[in-house]
Amino acid sequence: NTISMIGLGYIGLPTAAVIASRRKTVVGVDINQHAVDTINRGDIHIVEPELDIIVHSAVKEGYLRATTTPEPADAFLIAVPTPFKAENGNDHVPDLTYIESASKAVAPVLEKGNLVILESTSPVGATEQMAKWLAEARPDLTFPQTHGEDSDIRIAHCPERVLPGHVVRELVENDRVIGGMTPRCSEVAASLYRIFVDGECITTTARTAEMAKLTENSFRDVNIAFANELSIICDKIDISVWELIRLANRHPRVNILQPGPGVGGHCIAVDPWFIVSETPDEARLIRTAREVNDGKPEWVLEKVQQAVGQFLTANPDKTARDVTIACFGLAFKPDIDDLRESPALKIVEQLASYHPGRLVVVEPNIETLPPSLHGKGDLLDMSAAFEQADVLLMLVDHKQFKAMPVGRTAGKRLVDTRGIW
Ligand code: SAJ
Repeated sequence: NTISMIGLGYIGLPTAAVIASRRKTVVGVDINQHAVDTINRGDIHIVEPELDIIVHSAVKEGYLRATTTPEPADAFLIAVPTPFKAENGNDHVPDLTYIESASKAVAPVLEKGNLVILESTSPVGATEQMAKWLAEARPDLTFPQTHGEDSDIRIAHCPERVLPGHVVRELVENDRVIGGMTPRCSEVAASLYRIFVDGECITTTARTAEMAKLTENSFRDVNIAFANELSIICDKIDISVWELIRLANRHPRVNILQPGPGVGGHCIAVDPWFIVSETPDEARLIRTAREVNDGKPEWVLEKVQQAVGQFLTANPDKTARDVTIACFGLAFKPDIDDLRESPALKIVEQLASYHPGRLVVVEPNIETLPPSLHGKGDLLDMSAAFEQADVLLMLVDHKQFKAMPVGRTAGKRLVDTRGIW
């Protein structure tokens, strides 16, 4: 049996490799020729612990190969991006373009008996829409929306829910929600996941599976927003939010998350909008949580301005040009090198655009500053940055920073968005 994985990114490639490691033939498809060539050499084009080893052996043993055009297979798994776009005055409308092109690419090679699974996080109704695109392209085949259990093609939604940095383990251990367009579609899809999933495979409808995924990430977003709002309240009334959360979490039914400089990544800051966009009048809390989290970088920048002001008051012979700011961390969360949609990066870019003095950056997970910061700051090691800076801005709780002995802070101003100092 051959399984085809459409989209070889952060989800598709690990999933393809894990299935291939169970000695199933997997053909990965991606429009990115560089990704395809890299994988066919047995290498990887993304950073994820343990992934290099399993891709390398899957390719070497002949169970995994990549190509740019789909080929016939028994099952197709689609893991392509679902960003949002601005449309008719609404800034956060789900953009299904990638699912549409993936459907159109797969349709010509579909055969009677095939299974098509959408793994991309999607707004409710996207699986039905994908089924429509497939049906339009292949009038010679029958689909669940018109032929129910008797259809030629089975279709299901099975959202990925792995945590970046732990993908290889979570792919196998996590339970999976499997939403078929019919009960039989669910069953066939579940039997595919049972090849490599040790967690439970729980079946439901496609729409419920879509909403389950959006709900999981919205739950986390709302909870992070609660922590972020608390941090702003506590700052105003001069209470340590870190101590406060530690104390409140001693209650057996309270479990508050950690505040930070905002919410990054491509999932938690995106998916809640899919609910808001569908039910704007009802999703009030979910929308507000997004706004609270998206507003946090701006608040951090105000805190940095205050710190610079305080430093200048204490050093009246200096001007803002003389103030060195050190920023600790650029990644979107601890212990990864992923800078995409990172609130830390956004904050440093903003600072670089108006701070007249020197800016230094510490990011142990990268070798060079990203292009947006070229020529605007220096990448230094922790102790040099600590020594040279007047204002210290902690943005990401990387393990190196947590282990860093706090040097002489006398005369320095600290803005700590992670509660390390
Ligand atoms: N964050 C905080 N405080 C916290 C926890 C997180 O500020 O207490 C911030 C992080 O710094 C980061 C952002 O939130 O900027 C998101 O990080 P994350 O670790 O919560 O989540 P992701 O985006 O890496 O992965 C999430 C996961 N979803 C849930 O935990 C519900 C993952 O399981 C999903 O598969 C993934 O989204 C996805 O692809 O949808």
